[in-house]
This record gives sequence, structure tokens and C-alpha cells, in this order.
Amino acid sequence: MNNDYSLNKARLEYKPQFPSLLKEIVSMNFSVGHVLPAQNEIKDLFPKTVNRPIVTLCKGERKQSAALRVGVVFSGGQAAGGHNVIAGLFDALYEMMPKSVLIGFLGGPSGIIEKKYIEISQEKLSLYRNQGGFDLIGSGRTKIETPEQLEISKKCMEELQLDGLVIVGGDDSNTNAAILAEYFLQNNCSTVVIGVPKTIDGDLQNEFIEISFGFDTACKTYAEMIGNIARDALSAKKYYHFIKLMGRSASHIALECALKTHPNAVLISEEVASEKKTLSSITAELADLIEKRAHAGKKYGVILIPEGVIEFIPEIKILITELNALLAQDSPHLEQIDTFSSLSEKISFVTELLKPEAANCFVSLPESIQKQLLLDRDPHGNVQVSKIETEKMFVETVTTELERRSDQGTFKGSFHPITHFFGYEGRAGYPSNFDANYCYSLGRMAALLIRDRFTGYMSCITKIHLAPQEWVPQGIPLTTMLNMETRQGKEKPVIKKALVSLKGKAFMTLQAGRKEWMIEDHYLFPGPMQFNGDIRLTDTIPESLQCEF
Ligand code: FBP
Repeated sequence: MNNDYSLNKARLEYKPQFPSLLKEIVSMNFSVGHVLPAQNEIKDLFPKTVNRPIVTLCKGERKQSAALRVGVVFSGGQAAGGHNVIAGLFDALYEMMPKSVLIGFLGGPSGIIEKKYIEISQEKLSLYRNQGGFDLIGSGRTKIETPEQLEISKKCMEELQLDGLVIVGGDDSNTNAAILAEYFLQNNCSTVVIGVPKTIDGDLQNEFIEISFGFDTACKTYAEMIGNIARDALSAKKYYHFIKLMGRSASHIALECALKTHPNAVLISEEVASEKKTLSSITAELADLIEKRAHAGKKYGVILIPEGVIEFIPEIKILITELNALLAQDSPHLEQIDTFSSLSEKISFVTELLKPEAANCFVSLPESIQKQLLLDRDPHGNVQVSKIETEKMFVETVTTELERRSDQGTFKGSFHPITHFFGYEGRAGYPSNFDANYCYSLGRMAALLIRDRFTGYMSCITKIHLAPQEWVPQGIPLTTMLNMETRQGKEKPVIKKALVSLKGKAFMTLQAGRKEWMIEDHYLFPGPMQFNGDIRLTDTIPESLQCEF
């Protein structure tokens, strides 16, 4: 097979665009900005890394750099562009001093604890430039938290004589980066720790981080499929498509995909919580939509559902909290529940233990969801919210409601639903030009932050609505992003997850259009992501960010 013109090869040859400021890497400097105040508890927990200034890249004197030894690790779920963070880091280190060494820890943070790593060479990396996935070194969800793990990590840094460690991850992993940076400083370990913002979920966003990498590619991938489904629905005119979209708690992905495709309905979890919508009120709204469309002669439609919505429905949130406590890892009920062989016995047993409000909610749920709530639990005994088949739950509740309306003679149409879940499909494909450029820039910036020893900083690229050459690289102290939050009953420092703002321009844009999309069909068909051609097609940034400028 002649592979000369394959997309794979074309992408390997793609030269990422990056800020002009990051080009002359050896003559770059930092201008020191203001210090942002940290919370008192954060000051106590991070005495060595608080009160640091924001730093912005600027042109300076040519600097002679020593060869650097740097480690890089991916943490958490895949997000398109990760390999370009490594490529940017590798190239910048090489340009500073060709004898520099880049080590990739294998399988996520556990690679640090178990000292499993590879040295990344130009040759190895050449097969991964602009490619999706994290497969060059893999990823994992182990956290470096306990005193033993922190100490082992420090030893690993010392044995490998690392000048820097780059942690590519989401909110938790960057919180971890802050903890490691502080621990290393307190314990005389000279390794500089730098975070890089990654997650398709788009919830690692704040005044300093315009977007995490991977979000753009994931949404473009899902939007293509949603558009295709909308066109199929419009052609066949017989199915309702209930599409669940990955994204954990926040609804950024659902919102972005809705702006890109104009479905007939989209649930936004943050709106559900704010308006205290119950399962039955959401069901009634969806049934109303289907009934109205039936009056207009339409038996088809497209409905988007964010992965985490179930947790935002007030009565289900209460139920999940009670179930988590009842069936926690060390709870006696956990053993008891296993003694019942049939599902109905397990359901009755748990229902008896729940408080009345939670019990009512539990019995009102479809059996398949009751089963998932009871049996699909993580190692701590918590309900795995993201695994719950919410799209099927809504199909069941809406079907029951429409049957009821049909019996009463108010609903005369037919309802043929089909469910979909788009998640993993969007995490590891070829990064969009935006993600390829953005990640490469983040990697180059991380190298400079290590060279100038800004430990506990996140590599950030701002002004991403401009052309890549004009993007502004900044270093932001991780401690400025930390807040205290209660997690699993304990007060912990964490980077706050950004939920969709109901006052934000992206949500307002949705609000302005969504009523019309309900009955009239205003579907958009984004089609496949483009890599070559008109830059208005190839180099777009997410719609929800465009709305902001
Ligand atoms: P990260 O926040 O670690 O990037 O992961 C995001 C995500 O893709 C979520 O959208 C999803 O709920 C979860 O990971 C799935 O996790 P897993 O890969 O462990 O199945």
C-alpha cells in the first residue's frame, strides 16, 4: 500500500504554528507581573510557593543555558495534542542545549513511583508529532498523595537528576503538581515542577487559563458526528436521537457541540441545578418538545445530554450522596448487599435504608439505572456517575410519559428513540490545528519555565483568539488557582473545576437560539475537521471562546 499521501504522514510533516515570542528560545526572558493574594489556608499549606508573581515572556538578552534533564508525565484521560506538548518541550530543550535529555514516565504518575520511564529521542518522537493519543508514554490516574509517595517521587527525581518535571493533566493533576513543587522545595529537592492544562472536559478554565487542550478536538469530533446524525434524522424522519456527550460534571462539551450543531434540545447541567429541575420536570419538557414536533408532523429529533447531568438533578444528587455513604468501602451494608442474589432483593434492601426523599427518588428510577447505582461503584464505593447511562434513562422516562399522554389521548404521534454515547471517540484523534499549535506552544513554554526555575508554575498561553504568532505565553503560579474544598469529607486544596457560567456569553448565545431550534430544524453540519485549506476552516478556536471576544 502506498502510504505517501496518507493523512498520518501529512500530519507528521505538519509544522505547528507558535508565538513569535517562543521562536528565539535562547534570547527569551520573563517580565515579572503582580503577585496575586492566596487564601490564608493556602498560605499555610504552601509557604514556599505562595506569593509568586505572574510572569510573561518577553524578548531579552541571549542566555547561555546548561544542558537540562527533564521528565514529562501524562496524567488522567487522553486529550488530543499531548504528543505535541512533548514535541514542543523536546525541541525547545534541544534548541537551548542539544545535550539536554527528556525522559517520559510510563503509564502516568505511577511511572514516577515505580521509576518506569524511557528516554525520548528525536527518532521516537518523529512518529508521534501531531498525532492523537498518549501512546508514546501512556497515561494513568494514580495520584502522588501520601507522604510515602511524595518521598519516593523526590528520590526518583534525585536519582534521575532531573532539573524539571512537567505534569500534563487536569485540575487534580495540576493540584498535585502544586503539592509536589512545594514538597520538593521544603525537602531540598531542586527539581522544578511545571503543570500543563489538559482535559477534553473544558473545566480547567479560569482567568489565567483560556482553555485546556483537547477540548477543541473533542468537540469538533463530536460535532461532526452530531451533524451527520441530524442529517440522517432529517432524511429518514423516523428516529429521535438521544446523544450523551462525555465531559464529566461540567457541560462545556454539550454547550460547545450545541453551538456547533443547533440540536432540537440540549440539557445543560448547570441550568438544571440552578432552576432545580427534577427528573420528572426534565422528562415533561422533553415530552412536550416531542409532542409539539409531532403536531408539526415531525417524528424525529436530536437531543444532547451532558455526561454529568444526573448529579445536578437535585433529588438524584441527594440519592447519590446517601448511597455513597451507605455503601462506602468500609460500610457493613456493602457486605450485606452482596448476600442477596437477585437485583430486586438488593433494591428493596437499599430502599429500606434510605431516607424517605432519597427512597422515593430511587424507586422512581428505571431498573437499569437502579442497578447501575448499586453495582457500578469505584474503589472507594462511590457511584461512578460518568458510567451511568443517562441517555437510556431519559429514553425510558420519556417513553413512559408519552405512553401516559397517549392513553389520555393528548399525544398522537409515534416515538422511536435511539441512544448514542460519544466519549472516547473524541479523545485520541489527530489534534485539530488549534490543539496541535497550542500544545506545541505549551511544551516550548514549559521548557523556558524550567530553564528559569519557576517551580510550581503552570505553562499558559493566552490571547488564543489571535493568530498563533501573536499568542502570549505566561507562567502562572499554581497556588494562585488553589482554593480549599471539601472532598470525601476532608478539606483539601484544589483547583476549582469551572462549570458553565449561566451569565457567560456562550450560554447566552445558546439561549438566544435554542427556542427556534426546537420545532423548526436549524441543524448545522460541521463535517469533518479540516487540516488544510482556508484558515477559516482549519484554524478555528471553540465557538464558546469566540463568543467571548
Ligand atoms: P481527564 O479530566 O482526566 O482529562 O479525563 C476526562 C474524561 O475523559 C471525562 O470526560 C470522562 O468522564 C473520564 O475522563 C473517563 O475516564 P476513563 O478514561 O477513566 O474512563
